[in-house]
Amino acid sequence: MAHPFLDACWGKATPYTPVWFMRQAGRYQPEYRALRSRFSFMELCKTPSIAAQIAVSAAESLGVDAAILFSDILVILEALGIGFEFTKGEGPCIRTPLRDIRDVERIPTEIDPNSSLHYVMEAIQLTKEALGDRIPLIGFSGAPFTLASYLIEGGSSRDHARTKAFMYSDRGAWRELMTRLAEAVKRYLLAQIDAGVDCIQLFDSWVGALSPEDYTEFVQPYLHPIFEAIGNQVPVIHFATGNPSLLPLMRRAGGHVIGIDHRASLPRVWQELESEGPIAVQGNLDPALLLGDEALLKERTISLLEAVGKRPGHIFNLGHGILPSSDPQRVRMLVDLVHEESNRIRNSS
Ligand code: 1CP
Repeated sequence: MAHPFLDACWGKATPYTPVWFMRQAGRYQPEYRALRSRFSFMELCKTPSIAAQIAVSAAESLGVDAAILFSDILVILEALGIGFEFTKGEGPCIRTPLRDIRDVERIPTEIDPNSSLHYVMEAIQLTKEALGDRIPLIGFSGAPFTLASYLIEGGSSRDHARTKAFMYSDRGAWRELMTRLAEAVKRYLLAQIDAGVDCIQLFDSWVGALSPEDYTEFVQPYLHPIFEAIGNQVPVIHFATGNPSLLPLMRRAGGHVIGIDHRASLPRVWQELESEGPIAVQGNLDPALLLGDEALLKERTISLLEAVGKRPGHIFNLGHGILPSSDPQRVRMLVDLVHEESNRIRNSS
Protein backbone atom coordinates (compact mmCIF):
# COMPACT_ATOMS: atom_id res chain seq x y z
CA MET A 1 0.00 0.00 0.00
CA ALA A 2 1.06 3.63 -0.52
CA HIS A 3 0.76 6.24 2.23
CA PRO A 4 2.74 9.30 3.40
CA PHE A 5 3.48 7.45 6.69
CA LEU A 6 5.22 4.63 4.79
CA ASP A 7 6.94 7.11 2.45
CA ALA A 8 8.36 8.93 5.47
CA CYS A 9 9.60 5.61 6.94
CA TRP A 10 11.50 5.03 3.68
CA GLY A 11 12.92 8.56 3.85
CA LYS A 12 10.85 9.91 0.95
CA ALA A 13 9.33 13.41 0.76
CA THR A 14 5.69 13.76 1.89
CA PRO A 15 3.20 16.68 1.61
CA TYR A 16 2.98 16.89 5.44
CA THR A 17 4.59 15.21 8.44
CA PRO A 18 2.81 11.94 9.26
CA VAL A 19 1.90 11.49 12.92
CA TRP A 20 0.76 8.69 15.25
CA PHE A 21 1.18 8.10 18.98
CA MET A 22 2.47 5.27 21.09
CA ARG A 23 -0.43 4.09 23.30
CA GLN A 24 -2.91 5.96 21.09
CA ALA A 25 -5.42 3.29 22.16
CA GLY A 26 -5.71 3.16 25.92
CA ARG A 27 -6.83 4.47 29.23
CA TYR A 28 -6.93 8.19 28.32
CA GLN A 29 -9.98 7.42 26.13
CA PRO A 30 -13.47 7.17 27.66
CA GLU A 31 -14.49 4.50 25.08
CA TYR A 32 -11.53 2.35 26.13
CA ARG A 33 -12.28 2.77 29.84
CA ALA A 34 -15.90 1.74 29.17
CA LEU A 35 -14.70 -1.48 27.52
CA ARG A 36 -12.24 -2.11 30.35
CA SER A 37 -15.05 -1.94 32.90
CA ARG A 38 -16.51 -5.04 31.21
CA PHE A 39 -13.40 -6.98 30.15
CA SER A 40 -9.90 -7.56 31.47
CA PHE A 41 -7.00 -6.23 29.39
CA MET A 42 -6.05 -9.74 28.26
CA GLU A 43 -9.66 -10.47 27.30
CA LEU A 44 -9.51 -7.42 25.04
CA CYS A 45 -6.24 -8.62 23.50
CA LYS A 46 -7.60 -12.15 22.98
CA THR A 47 -10.85 -11.13 21.29
CA PRO A 48 -9.74 -10.19 17.76
CA SER A 49 -12.96 -8.36 16.85
CA ILE A 50 -12.69 -6.10 19.93
CA ALA A 51 -8.93 -5.61 19.56
CA ALA A 52 -9.49 -4.53 15.93
CA GLN A 53 -12.29 -2.17 16.90
CA ILE A 54 -10.10 -0.51 19.59
CA ALA A 55 -7.17 0.00 17.19
CA VAL A 56 -9.31 1.35 14.36
CA SER A 57 -11.49 3.65 16.42
CA ALA A 58 -8.45 5.13 18.24
CA ALA A 59 -6.70 5.88 14.93
CA GLU A 60 -9.77 7.23 13.16
CA SER A 61 -11.05 9.40 15.98
CA LEU A 62 -7.61 11.03 16.24
CA GLY A 63 -7.08 11.39 12.48
CA VAL A 64 -3.55 9.94 12.74
CA ASP A 65 -1.58 8.49 9.81
CA ALA A 66 -1.15 4.95 11.15
CA ALA A 67 -2.99 2.50 13.37
CA ILE A 68 -1.12 0.22 15.77
CA LEU A 69 -2.13 -3.33 16.54
CA PHE A 70 -3.99 -3.50 19.85
CA SER A 71 -2.00 -5.98 21.93
CA ASP A 72 0.93 -5.84 24.32
CA ILE A 73 4.63 -6.66 24.19
CA LEU A 74 4.07 -9.30 26.87
CA VAL A 75 1.62 -11.55 25.02
CA ILE A 76 4.58 -13.33 23.38
CA LEU A 77 5.31 -14.80 26.83
CA GLU A 78 2.29 -17.07 26.36
CA ALA A 79 3.98 -18.60 23.31
CA LEU A 80 7.07 -19.11 25.48
CA GLY A 81 5.05 -20.93 28.14
CA ILE A 82 5.64 -18.23 30.76
CA GLY A 83 2.64 -17.35 32.94
CA PHE A 84 1.87 -13.68 33.68
CA GLU A 85 -0.98 -11.34 34.49
CA PHE A 86 -1.72 -7.64 34.56
CA THR A 87 -2.43 -6.73 38.17
CA LYS A 88 -4.63 -3.74 38.87
CA GLY A 89 -2.62 -0.53 39.04
CA GLU A 90 0.72 -2.33 39.27
CA GLY A 91 1.35 -3.42 35.70
CA PRO A 92 2.55 -6.82 34.58
CA CYS A 93 3.46 -9.64 36.96
CA ILE A 94 5.40 -12.73 35.81
CA ARG A 95 4.45 -15.68 38.04
CA THR A 96 7.88 -17.38 38.16
CA PRO A 97 10.68 -14.99 37.17
CA LEU A 98 13.81 -16.49 35.56
CA ARG A 99 16.62 -17.17 38.01
CA ASP A 100 19.27 -19.24 36.24
CA ILE A 101 20.26 -21.26 33.19
CA ARG A 102 17.81 -24.07 34.11
CA ASP A 103 14.91 -21.63 33.79
CA VAL A 104 16.34 -20.33 30.50
CA GLU A 105 16.54 -23.83 29.07
CA ARG A 106 12.81 -24.26 29.57
CA ILE A 107 12.13 -21.48 27.04
CA PRO A 108 11.27 -23.16 23.71
CA THR A 109 13.74 -22.62 20.88
CA GLU A 110 11.05 -22.77 18.20
CA ILE A 111 7.68 -21.10 18.54
CA ASP A 112 4.81 -21.17 16.06
CA PRO A 113 3.04 -17.81 16.44
CA ASN A 114 0.30 -18.87 14.03
CA SER A 115 -0.87 -21.39 16.59
CA SER A 116 0.15 -20.02 20.02
CA LEU A 117 -0.58 -16.38 19.10
CA HIS A 118 -3.33 -17.00 16.55
CA TYR A 119 -5.51 -14.31 18.18
CA VAL A 120 -2.85 -11.70 17.35
CA MET A 121 -2.79 -12.77 13.70
CA GLU A 122 -6.60 -12.69 13.56
CA ALA A 123 -6.64 -9.23 15.14
CA ILE A 124 -4.19 -8.07 12.44
CA GLN A 125 -6.39 -9.46 9.65
CA LEU A 126 -9.54 -7.88 11.07
CA THR A 127 -7.82 -4.54 11.72
CA LYS A 128 -6.49 -4.46 8.15
CA GLU A 129 -9.93 -5.27 6.74
CA ALA A 130 -11.52 -2.48 8.75
CA LEU A 131 -8.82 0.08 7.81
CA GLY A 132 -8.98 -0.73 4.11
CA ASP A 133 -6.57 1.45 2.16
CA ARG A 134 -7.03 4.49 4.39
CA ILE A 135 -4.03 4.15 6.72
CA PRO A 136 -1.31 1.54 7.31
CA LEU A 137 -1.16 -0.81 10.31
CA ILE A 138 1.89 -1.04 12.57
CA GLY A 139 2.68 -4.41 14.16
CA PHE A 140 5.15 -4.70 17.03
CA SER A 141 7.15 -6.75 19.46
CA GLY A 142 9.22 -6.06 22.53
CA ALA A 143 12.94 -6.40 21.77
CA PRO A 144 14.91 -9.20 23.46
CA PHE A 145 16.47 -7.04 26.22
CA THR A 146 13.16 -5.44 27.21
CA LEU A 147 11.46 -8.86 27.31
CA ALA A 148 14.41 -10.32 29.28
CA SER A 149 14.04 -7.52 31.80
CA TYR A 150 10.36 -8.39 32.47
CA LEU A 151 11.22 -12.11 32.68
CA ILE A 152 14.02 -11.62 35.19
CA GLU A 153 12.57 -8.78 37.27
CA GLY A 154 9.10 -10.37 37.31
CA GLY A 155 7.52 -7.03 36.39
CA SER A 156 8.32 -3.37 35.94
CA SER A 157 11.61 -2.14 37.36
CA ARG A 158 13.30 1.19 37.94
CA ASP A 159 16.96 0.14 38.06
CA HIS A 160 16.86 -3.27 36.29
CA ALA A 161 19.28 -4.51 38.97
CA ARG A 162 18.28 -8.21 38.79
CA THR A 163 18.56 -8.15 35.00
CA LYS A 164 22.03 -6.64 35.18
CA ALA A 165 23.10 -9.03 37.94
CA PHE A 166 22.01 -11.95 35.72
CA MET A 167 23.78 -10.48 32.68
CA TYR A 168 27.03 -9.69 34.55
CA SER A 169 27.23 -12.95 36.49
CA ASP A 170 26.52 -15.63 33.86
CA ARG A 171 27.40 -14.62 30.31
CA GLY A 172 26.56 -18.10 29.01
CA ALA A 173 23.04 -18.04 30.45
CA TRP A 174 22.53 -14.49 29.13
CA ARG A 175 23.65 -15.55 25.65
CA GLU A 176 21.26 -18.50 25.73
CA LEU A 177 18.36 -16.34 26.96
CA MET A 178 18.90 -13.58 24.39
CA THR A 179 19.37 -16.08 21.55
CA ARG A 180 16.08 -17.80 22.41
CA LEU A 181 14.19 -14.52 22.81
CA ALA A 182 15.59 -13.15 19.54
CA GLU A 183 14.48 -16.29 17.68
CA ALA A 184 10.97 -15.99 19.16
CA VAL A 185 10.75 -12.26 18.33
CA LYS A 186 11.92 -12.92 14.77
CA ARG A 187 9.28 -15.62 14.20
CA TYR A 188 6.59 -13.48 15.81
CA LEU A 189 7.36 -10.46 13.61
CA LEU A 190 7.58 -12.53 10.41
CA ALA A 191 4.16 -14.01 11.23
CA GLN A 192 2.75 -10.48 11.76
CA ILE A 193 4.11 -9.44 8.35
CA ASP A 194 2.48 -12.53 6.77
CA ALA A 195 -0.78 -11.60 8.48
CA GLY A 196 -0.66 -8.17 6.83
CA VAL A 197 1.04 -5.45 8.92
CA ASP A 198 2.57 -2.62 6.85
CA CYS A 199 5.29 -1.61 9.30
CA ILE A 200 6.89 -2.95 12.49
CA GLN A 201 7.95 -1.14 15.63
CA LEU A 202 10.51 -2.92 17.79
CA PHE A 203 10.12 -1.62 21.36
CA ASP A 204 13.39 -1.78 23.31
CA SER A 205 11.78 0.42 25.92
CA TRP A 206 14.10 -0.36 28.83
CA VAL A 207 17.47 -0.80 27.08
CA GLY A 208 18.36 2.79 28.02
CA ALA A 209 19.33 1.38 31.44
CA LEU A 210 22.54 0.12 29.79
CA SER A 211 25.83 1.82 28.90
CA PRO A 212 27.05 1.85 25.29
CA GLU A 213 29.64 -0.79 26.22
CA ASP A 214 27.01 -3.15 27.64
CA TYR A 215 24.70 -2.50 24.69
CA THR A 216 27.44 -3.49 22.26
CA GLU A 217 28.26 -6.69 24.11
CA PHE A 218 24.93 -7.85 25.54
CA VAL A 219 22.24 -6.54 23.16
CA GLN A 220 23.39 -5.61 19.66
CA PRO A 221 24.49 -9.11 18.52
CA TYR A 222 20.99 -10.49 19.19
CA LEU A 223 19.22 -7.79 17.18
CA HIS A 224 21.03 -8.48 13.91
CA PRO A 225 19.17 -11.73 13.07
CA ILE A 226 15.81 -10.00 13.62
CA PHE A 227 16.53 -7.05 11.32
CA GLU A 228 18.19 -9.33 8.78
CA ALA A 229 15.18 -11.68 8.60
CA ILE A 230 12.76 -8.77 8.01
CA GLY A 231 15.03 -7.06 5.49
CA ASN A 232 13.07 -4.55 3.42
CA GLN A 233 9.71 -6.39 3.46
CA VAL A 234 8.25 -3.59 5.59
CA PRO A 235 9.92 -0.63 7.30
CA VAL A 236 11.02 -1.22 10.90
CA ILE A 237 11.00 1.48 13.57
CA HIS A 238 13.65 0.78 16.22
CA PHE A 239 12.64 2.50 19.45
CA ALA A 240 14.22 2.90 22.88
CA THR A 241 14.05 5.40 25.73
CA GLY A 242 16.30 6.95 28.29
CA ASN A 243 19.83 7.00 26.93
CA PRO A 244 20.58 9.12 23.85
CA SER A 245 24.17 7.85 23.72
CA LEU A 246 22.81 4.47 22.55
CA LEU A 247 21.13 5.94 19.46
CA PRO A 248 24.12 5.60 17.09
CA LEU A 249 24.54 1.99 18.24
CA MET A 250 20.84 1.31 17.71
CA ARG A 251 21.16 2.68 14.23
CA ARG A 252 24.06 0.31 13.55
CA ALA A 253 22.05 -2.60 15.00
CA GLY A 254 19.30 -1.99 12.43
CA GLY A 255 15.99 -0.43 11.49
CA HIS A 256 14.74 1.96 8.82
CA VAL A 257 13.54 4.52 11.38
CA ILE A 258 15.08 5.34 14.76
CA GLY A 259 12.51 6.20 17.46
CA ILE A 260 13.84 8.97 19.70
CA ASP A 261 12.46 9.78 23.15
CA HIS A 262 11.88 13.27 24.57
CA ARG A 263 15.13 13.47 26.53
CA ALA A 264 17.16 13.98 23.35
CA SER A 265 17.22 16.88 20.88
CA LEU A 266 15.74 15.29 17.74
CA PRO A 267 17.35 17.64 15.18
CA ARG A 268 20.77 17.26 16.79
CA VAL A 269 20.52 13.48 17.12
CA TRP A 270 19.26 13.17 13.55
CA GLN A 271 22.24 15.09 12.22
CA GLU A 272 24.59 12.83 14.18
CA LEU A 273 22.83 9.66 12.96
CA GLU A 274 23.04 10.85 9.36
CA SER A 275 26.82 11.03 9.50
CA GLU A 276 26.57 7.34 8.52
CA GLY A 277 24.07 7.94 5.68
CA PRO A 278 20.38 8.86 5.46
CA ILE A 279 17.97 7.43 8.03
CA ALA A 280 14.40 8.33 9.04
CA VAL A 281 13.54 9.36 12.61
CA GLN A 282 10.43 9.29 14.79
CA GLY A 283 9.61 11.50 17.76
CA ASN A 284 9.78 13.20 20.11
CA LEU A 285 7.54 15.60 22.03
CA ASP A 286 7.44 15.03 25.81
CA PRO A 287 4.12 13.20 26.50
CA ALA A 288 3.71 15.37 29.61
CA LEU A 289 3.38 18.49 27.42
CA LEU A 290 -0.17 17.26 26.71
CA LEU A 291 -0.90 17.77 30.42
CA GLY A 292 0.35 21.37 30.56
CA ASP A 293 -0.46 24.75 29.11
CA GLU A 294 -1.92 24.46 25.59
CA ALA A 295 0.10 27.43 24.30
CA LEU A 296 3.34 25.71 25.32
CA LEU A 297 2.25 22.46 23.66
CA LYS A 298 1.67 24.37 20.41
CA GLU A 299 4.92 26.31 20.72
CA ARG A 300 7.01 23.15 21.25
CA THR A 301 5.24 21.32 18.41
CA ILE A 302 5.84 24.14 15.95
CA SER A 303 9.45 24.61 17.05
CA LEU A 304 10.16 20.89 16.52
CA LEU A 305 8.57 20.97 13.04
CA GLU A 306 10.48 24.14 12.16
CA ALA A 307 13.77 22.66 13.33
CA VAL A 308 13.16 19.68 11.05
CA GLY A 309 12.09 21.99 8.21
CA LYS A 310 11.64 20.39 4.80
CA ARG A 311 13.85 17.37 5.46
CA PRO A 312 12.09 14.15 4.41
CA GLY A 313 11.95 11.18 6.78
CA HIS A 314 10.41 12.58 9.96
CA ILE A 315 7.47 10.84 11.63
CA PHE A 316 5.95 12.90 14.41
CA ASN A 317 5.28 11.06 17.70
CA LEU A 318 5.68 11.58 21.42
CA GLY A 319 8.92 10.50 23.08
CA HIS A 320 6.97 7.70 24.82
CA GLY A 321 3.35 6.60 25.28
CA ILE A 322 0.36 8.93 25.82
CA LEU A 323 -0.14 9.36 29.57
CA PRO A 324 -3.50 8.09 30.92
CA SER A 325 -4.49 11.55 32.22
CA SER A 326 -4.22 13.18 28.76
CA ASP A 327 -7.27 14.93 27.30
CA PRO A 328 -8.41 13.17 24.07
CA GLN A 329 -9.52 16.52 22.56
CA ARG A 330 -6.02 17.88 22.97
CA VAL A 331 -4.45 14.83 21.39
CA ARG A 332 -6.77 15.34 18.39
CA MET A 333 -5.83 19.04 18.27
CA LEU A 334 -2.15 18.06 18.21
CA VAL A 335 -2.68 15.82 15.16
CA ASP A 336 -4.34 18.67 13.24
CA LEU A 337 -1.60 21.08 14.30
CA VAL A 338 1.16 18.75 13.07
CA HIS A 339 -0.59 18.29 9.71
CA GLU A 340 -1.30 22.00 9.16
CA GLU A 341 2.01 23.39 10.37
CA SER A 342 4.17 20.82 8.58
CA ASN A 343 2.28 21.46 5.34
CA ARG A 344 2.78 25.22 5.77
CA ILE A 345 6.52 24.76 6.42
CA ARG A 346 6.90 22.53 3.35
CA ASN A 347 5.15 25.06 1.13
CA SER A 348 7.04 28.09 2.47
CA SER A 349 9.82 29.63 0.42
O1 1CP B 1 -5.14 -1.59 32.28
C1 1CP B 1 -5.20 -1.57 31.04
O2 1CP B 1 -6.23 -1.25 30.43
C2 1CP B 1 -4.01 -1.97 30.26
C3 1CP B 1 -3.17 -0.83 29.88
C4 1CP B 1 -2.33 -1.27 28.70
C5 1CP B 1 -2.58 -0.99 27.35
C6 1CP B 1 -3.71 -0.16 26.78
C7 1CP B 1 -1.18 -2.09 28.76
C8 1CP B 1 -0.62 -2.70 29.97
N1 1CP B 1 -0.75 -2.32 27.46
C9 1CP B 1 -1.56 -1.65 26.58
C10 1CP B 1 -1.49 -1.66 25.11
C11 1CP B 1 -0.19 -1.58 24.44
N2 1CP B 1 1.03 -1.85 25.02
C12 1CP B 1 0.03 -1.28 23.07
C13 1CP B 1 -1.04 -1.10 21.99
C14 1CP B 1 -1.84 0.12 22.08
C15 1CP B 1 -1.27 1.38 21.50
O3 1CP B 1 -0.08 1.65 21.52
O4 1CP B 1 -2.12 2.13 20.99
C16 1CP B 1 1.40 -1.29 22.85
C17 1CP B 1 2.15 -0.97 21.57
C18 1CP B 1 2.01 -1.67 24.08
C19 1CP B 1 3.44 -1.88 24.24
C20 1CP B 1 4.03 -2.04 25.59
N3 1CP B 1 3.54 -2.69 26.70
C21 1CP B 1 5.31 -1.56 25.93
C22 1CP B 1 6.21 -0.86 24.96
C23 1CP B 1 5.83 0.56 24.87
C24 1CP B 1 6.33 1.37 26.01
O5 1CP B 1 5.47 1.94 26.70
O6 1CP B 1 7.55 1.44 26.16
C25 1CP B 1 5.58 -1.91 27.25
C26 1CP B 1 6.83 -1.61 28.05
C27 1CP B 1 4.45 -2.62 27.73
C28 1CP B 1 4.30 -3.25 29.08
C29 1CP B 1 3.06 -2.86 29.78
N4 1CP B 1 1.81 -3.09 29.30
C30 1CP B 1 0.86 -2.61 30.15
C31 1CP B 1 1.54 -2.05 31.28
C32 1CP B 1 0.90 -1.42 32.46
C33 1CP B 1 2.91 -2.22 31.03
C34 1CP B 1 4.03 -1.88 32.01
C35 1CP B 1 4.83 -0.69 31.72
C36 1CP B 1 5.93 -0.66 32.76
O7 1CP B 1 6.61 -1.69 32.97
O8 1CP B 1 6.09 0.39 33.38
